[in-house]
Amino acid sequence: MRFINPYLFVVTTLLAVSCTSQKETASLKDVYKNDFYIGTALSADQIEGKDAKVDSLIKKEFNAITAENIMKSMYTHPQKDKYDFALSDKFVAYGEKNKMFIHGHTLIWHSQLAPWMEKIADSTEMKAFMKDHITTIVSKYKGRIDSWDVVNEALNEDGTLRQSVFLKTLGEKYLVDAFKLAEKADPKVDLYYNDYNLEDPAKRAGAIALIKKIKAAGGKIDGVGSQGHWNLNSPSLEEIEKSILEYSALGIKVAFTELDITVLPNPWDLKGADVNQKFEGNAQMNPYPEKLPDSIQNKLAERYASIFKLFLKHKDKISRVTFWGVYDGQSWLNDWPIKGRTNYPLPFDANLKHKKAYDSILNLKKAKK
Ligand code: 9MR
Repeated sequence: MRFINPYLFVVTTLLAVSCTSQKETASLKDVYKNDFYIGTALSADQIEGKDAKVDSLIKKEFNAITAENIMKSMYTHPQKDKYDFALSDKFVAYGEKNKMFIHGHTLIWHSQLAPWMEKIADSTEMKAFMKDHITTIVSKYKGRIDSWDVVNEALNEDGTLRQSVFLKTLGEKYLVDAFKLAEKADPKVDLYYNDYNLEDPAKRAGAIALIKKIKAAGGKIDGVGSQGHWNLNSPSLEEIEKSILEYSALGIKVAFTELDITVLPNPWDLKGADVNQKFEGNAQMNPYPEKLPDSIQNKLAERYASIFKLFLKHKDKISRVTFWGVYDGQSWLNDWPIKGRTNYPLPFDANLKHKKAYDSILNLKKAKK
């Protein structure tokens, strides 16, 4: 029989127990609590707390929430004279109950409009729509929602204004009007312009010009929301850093509002998040249907670590970092730009287990202690 030193046995057992419990009690929101909010996007089921395991993960890890879909106009304002706040009421109540920062997404966006809105063809009708829509929704949650995406995705990739139904009917004045209406309905709430690919130089220049114009015309704009639908290599850390500096030099907050990192191939060199761009798939385009290889898992962890290191460097300029979804299985990136793939863009996997990416984000803070 081998001799077991009883002292060593007790010490190693205690150490093992304390390491496990430390890992289990640490959370993103706690370690980053003095830096910026750590948010997530909730599906309708998550707002209703339908899955107890997901629910406790959300409460443990995040202190800010965005509704992934249910506050878009087609859901909140399905008919001209009918609003539906059933789910958005539950969303706001969820955030309040859990003392979370509550972000409203989104008021004016060309996508996911109700069919009746798409038919609006003249400026009088569009003006009336914007006034009623923004005033009704922002006033309803006055003092309860902390920030709003007032306008979402108004820019083309070259920095010019998108030919949306709003631009076509009202001209570019719709932008400042939207911010003014939101401010009137809740003067204290933070108002954001939100878009993807905001680190690309041309689009960034367009966004900066847009924000300056809104300010010059007397609109209140408190922040820019960079969605952060990124991949393993792009955008570069240099472009992300330049963007943080240039946006914050306008005197506004910078938030990363929909962060996720795709690990899947993209032969079309597609960037961003234009939901209308969709393609047919094949097996080559879905290389990891069962499991993410360690080499890519490590790359993802390194990419997240370098991004969060940069965020920490500029924490005085950053208000919030929100992941677009709670865990991989829920991500929109399983269906965009090709339907039915298996992607791994978030810190939690399809079984809700934390990935290396999660540890790498958490460890950046632990190392500093
Ligand atoms: O994640 C959302 C997905 O479930 C919806 O089908 C899609 C439809 O518009 O919108 C996704 O969220 C988008 C967000 O609202 C705005 N920026 C791009 C996001 C990803 O497409």
